[in-house]
Amino acid sequence: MSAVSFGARARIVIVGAGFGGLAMGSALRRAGIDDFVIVEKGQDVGGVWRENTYPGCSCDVPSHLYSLSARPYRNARTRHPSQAEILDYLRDFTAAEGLRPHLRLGTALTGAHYDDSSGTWTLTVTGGGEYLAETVVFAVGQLHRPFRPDIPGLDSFGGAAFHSARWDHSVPLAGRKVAVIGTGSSGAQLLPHVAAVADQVTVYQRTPHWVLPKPRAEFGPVLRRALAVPGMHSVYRKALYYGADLTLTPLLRGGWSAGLAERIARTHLRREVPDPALRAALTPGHPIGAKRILFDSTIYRALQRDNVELVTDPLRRITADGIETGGGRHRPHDVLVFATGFRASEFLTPITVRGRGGALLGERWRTAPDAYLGLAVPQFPNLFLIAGPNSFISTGSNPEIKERQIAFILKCLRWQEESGLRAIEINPVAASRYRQWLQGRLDRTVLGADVPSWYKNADGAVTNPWPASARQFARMTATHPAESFHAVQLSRCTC
Ligand code: N01
Repeated sequence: MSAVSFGARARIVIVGAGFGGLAMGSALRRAGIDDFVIVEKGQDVGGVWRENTYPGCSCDVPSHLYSLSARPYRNARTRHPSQAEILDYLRDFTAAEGLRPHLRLGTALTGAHYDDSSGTWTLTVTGGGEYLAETVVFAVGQLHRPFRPDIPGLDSFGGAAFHSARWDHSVPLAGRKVAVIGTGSSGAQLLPHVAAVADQVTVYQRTPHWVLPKPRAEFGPVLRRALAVPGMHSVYRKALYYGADLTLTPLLRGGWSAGLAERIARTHLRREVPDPALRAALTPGHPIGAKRILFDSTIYRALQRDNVELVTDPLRRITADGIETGGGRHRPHDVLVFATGFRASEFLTPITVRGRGGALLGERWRTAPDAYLGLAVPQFPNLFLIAGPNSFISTGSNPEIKERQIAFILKCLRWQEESGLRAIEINPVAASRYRQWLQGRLDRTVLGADVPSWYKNADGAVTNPWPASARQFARMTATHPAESFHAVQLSRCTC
């Protein structure tokens, strides 16, 4: 752990060194602002791409969309980068953008407290250290708190049990009976790799997912030749960006592309799975887009291997040596893999954040986390979020959305500097208008459909996805902050 002196000062503290935090740091440096630190709980940069090391972990979004515009990731060979490639990209990005001296690794933020009289944030970190900062930017992501369902008997299990995002590489799988619980993006990616080595794999599926075929990983010769032409990488990126926006966003509203995507998914399922009983078990009943769509061309084949069994009965309890499902059937297992997702709607948990007048963020977010453009909350001056509530785009490029938020935050910082405003925060009227607009949009989409997904909190409020197009997000973040933010007066110091 890096030592933090009591009361170390930094103009800006960024929390998290994943895509968002690194992009924020790079944008600050490029804007000539060097007085910032990036605190990171892990021992390396990379965020979820450092944490997820399960076999087969890769990106199902094309690399041209899954990189930062300051240094686009341009692999002329592979369309979809592996976890190791993305982690390397982020490490290289850190070095090339001069971010290493700003990093405080092994430093987990535990609390953030705004002082009304000085307009500064006191940030407490593990080990008892503190930072005093004018501005704090949370870039902690949405998918980093593993969720493990509370299945009775888990503690009694005698074998190895771990979550997909905490892969235990010391546990051999060869020759063993493995249970894979969960069939989301992580479960789908790891299953073929686990099935290739394990003796027997049982896949426990609660809800079938819609699966669209993933294009070949390697570019074909024509595209490879085209991408060799100078400037073609950005043309290709733009084509992907607009293509995804124009075709995938209407899907959320049940528009023309929903029918088309469903037909493609059904054809893919029919071609890959000849057995009608298995096909029925894999056919989703929810509207396409209500849960994140899987882009995958390997899971159906893996499910039909001789050593793989799909179980759709509900999990009843875990025993010392296996799993019992509804109906009383018991299957023996040596290893349990929980590909059961993340507590995504908890956002800044477990960090305690107190804003103006002692307002507690956890209290405000008790029913449902909310933030203006996913980046600002009333009563929390000079506090910004990257990838905050309702700013995950399920139909496009998340690095792009984060960069839009960062550009807006930079405008706020510039505006403050030029106007001599010590503290600014989102105007409650603007925040409430935005919430109404957002709710109206959400109500017109399939995102709130009655199906379990990490898009919603325990009360069923849709807290994570952005319900409109990437271009809409670009338009809304293109505004000047003076239109929605206001200056906050510092209270007189009574000390
Ligand atoms: O998690 P998930 P994930 N009993 O929440 C099941 C990103 N990502 O880690 O569908 C039984 O999607 C649950 O069942 P159900 C991406 O954004 C990106 O797979 O809720 N089963 C589901 O099948 C993705 O969406 C990449 O009924 C239970 C599974 O566990 C997000 O991460 C790659 C259960 C959880 O699926 C999360 O994906 C990988 C229970 N009690 C991930 N509780 C890229 O390539 C849960 N489940 C960019």
